[in-house]
Amino acid sequence: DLKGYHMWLQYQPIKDKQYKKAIAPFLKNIRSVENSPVLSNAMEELAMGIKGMFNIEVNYNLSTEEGIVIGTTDILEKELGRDVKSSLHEESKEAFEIIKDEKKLFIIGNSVQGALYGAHHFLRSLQLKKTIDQLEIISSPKNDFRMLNQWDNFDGTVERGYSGNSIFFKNDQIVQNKSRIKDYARFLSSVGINAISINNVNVWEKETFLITKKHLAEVKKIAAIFRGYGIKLYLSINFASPMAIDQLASADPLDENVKKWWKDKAKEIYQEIPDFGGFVVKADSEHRPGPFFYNRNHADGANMLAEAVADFGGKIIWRCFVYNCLQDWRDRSTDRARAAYDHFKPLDGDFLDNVILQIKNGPMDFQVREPVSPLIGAMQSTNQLIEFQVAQEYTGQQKDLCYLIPQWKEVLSFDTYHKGEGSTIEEVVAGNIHPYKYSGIVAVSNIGDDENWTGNTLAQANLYGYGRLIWNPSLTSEQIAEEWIIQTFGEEKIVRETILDMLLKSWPTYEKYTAPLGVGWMINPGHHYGPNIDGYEYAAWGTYHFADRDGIGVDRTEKTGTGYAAQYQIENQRFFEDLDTCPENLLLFFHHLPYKYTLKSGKSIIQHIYDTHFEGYREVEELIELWNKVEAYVEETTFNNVADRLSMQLANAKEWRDQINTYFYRKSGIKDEKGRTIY
Ligand code: GCW
Repeated sequence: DLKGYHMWLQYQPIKDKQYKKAIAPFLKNIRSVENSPVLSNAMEELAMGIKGMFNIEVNYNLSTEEGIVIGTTDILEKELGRDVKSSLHEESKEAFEIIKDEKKLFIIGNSVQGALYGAHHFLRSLQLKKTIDQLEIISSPKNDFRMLNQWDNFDGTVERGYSGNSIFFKNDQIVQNKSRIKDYARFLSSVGINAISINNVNVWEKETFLITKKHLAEVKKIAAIFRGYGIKLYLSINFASPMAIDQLASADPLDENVKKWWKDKAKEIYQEIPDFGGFVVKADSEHRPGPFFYNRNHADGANMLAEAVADFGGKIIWRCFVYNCLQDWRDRSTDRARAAYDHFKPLDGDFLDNVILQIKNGPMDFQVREPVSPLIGAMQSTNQLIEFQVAQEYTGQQKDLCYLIPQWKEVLSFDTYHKGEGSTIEEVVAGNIHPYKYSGIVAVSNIGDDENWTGNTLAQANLYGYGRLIWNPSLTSEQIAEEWIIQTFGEEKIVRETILDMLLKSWPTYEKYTAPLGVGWMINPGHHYGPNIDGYEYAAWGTYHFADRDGIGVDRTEKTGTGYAAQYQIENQRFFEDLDTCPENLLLFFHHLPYKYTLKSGKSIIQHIYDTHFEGYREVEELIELWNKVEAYVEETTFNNVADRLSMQLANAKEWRDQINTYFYRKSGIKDEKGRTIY
């Protein structure tokens, strides 16, 4: 039994006798009213959970009176003559309902997937010890697309992976033993994920061949595993595949031979996998090939692929992470933050309706703090997905603790004003502001083949929370964290309270000892862990902070800067441009200011930098003190896993504190008011 392996599906024995007594009668028999692989998996999960929590071996006895009945609205109605449809038929295809009568519990889905989500909801409720009366519910996902991207390479490495190697690929092969893939599918379906791409968006030479005969038979097996859990399989593709695979002379999206090549390719894939999701495409980005090479635009590129998969119901998920990564610091007018909007906004309306643009949550790249990308919601007639990063590339790499749900909630609650007040990102990506045919949320996964899946066991909370949040964005960060803690560690009060406290403090703490006031990027170039204040300042990636002896920050105003702020609706433009209203945690993202500039706290920027860096370090010491409080209640391997990582975090925070403080003291020549040690 690997430690931490079961994530939040621990199904630990429930000790409360009264609770057991009240629920047990319903748990002895399970019956499904129809056959389907998804429902079989739901039954298997129910049996596993009930056995773990109640030590009851369920019967699959069809004649019995008491028990759980699971199935879809249509069939249940026919079989049982029950009007179960009335409450669900308005809801999404994936919605579910749980109804109880005296002796039976009905878990009903608008589809088999819905029923599976219902089964998971039911098991979660039992782990959380909800009473029988609290079990009744109707639940419908807010977002239709609830996706994960793996950045897994064929050799088994994972780009920006902090949890070991790939569970999909090893030594340039698809893994033979797929048991971890099945468990991963279980975890994902338990929080409502319904789509996945399994290979890195950077599609290198060998991965290019995933869509060929050489590998499709194995890909098909993976698709079947995920299908059984309601998850659609996508692959990332190399835009230059026709050249790489079949030596075509070009990959020009308007070339007839190229179009035909992709049509044939789509046919071949769909013959193997009839419900294949489609392609994820990173084109003209960080040296990957794309339509620009042929003087075509991104609508030309995406539409060519979209036509190829359209007859099969396929989609093209086209990434907007397109920017010039070879910039010159002397050129103050080029601003990487502007890039996605500048490239894509003019193409609104040009994309076919099975293309969906995938846009990172911020305009740069998953920093600890960024404003919301102005492109999201700015295209009325083009399907959009927002992209989050569950992997902690810039937020501590699963060594440092950083619970990200509060960050995502902040993004979702941002008002774009695209259709007046209330046009929040949450509503935009749910498809409620513009009439998108497809929309929703996607994120880079944080798992690998470490026995606890996520390197740091506490990082499991981010994967869990991602799924829960995008199903129901009205859940609070606290609710999600509490659910996760109880399912993972049990319900002991001190454990609940302590870990909750740690999770909720972790993002602000990480922000304090790293990049101040929204400036970002003071990280080591390349691997992105630890401080290197000028690392990116002297690289061409276009992520400057422009610190000199007088001040710091990037002027992105319309009036005197790069004009980035004008990519927002006027309400937000004004808000960011005006020093009085610009949120201070983004101050240096939008403005270049002197070190002596006074913040609302009354502190100068330089004093704020010193103070937050001393505080950040101190708060990591507190995280360690908190974790030590739960030692007696947490299984040893897990306790040590987190304790080890917290000590790495402390060393990291110290390094950040001292390097940042020294750097800015030297630049500015202004002393710390409190006279603390600055090296
Ligand atoms: O965040 C950056 C990463 C790259 C990544 C790229 C992207 C997959 O540093 O490793 O490449 O973004 O999102 O495409």
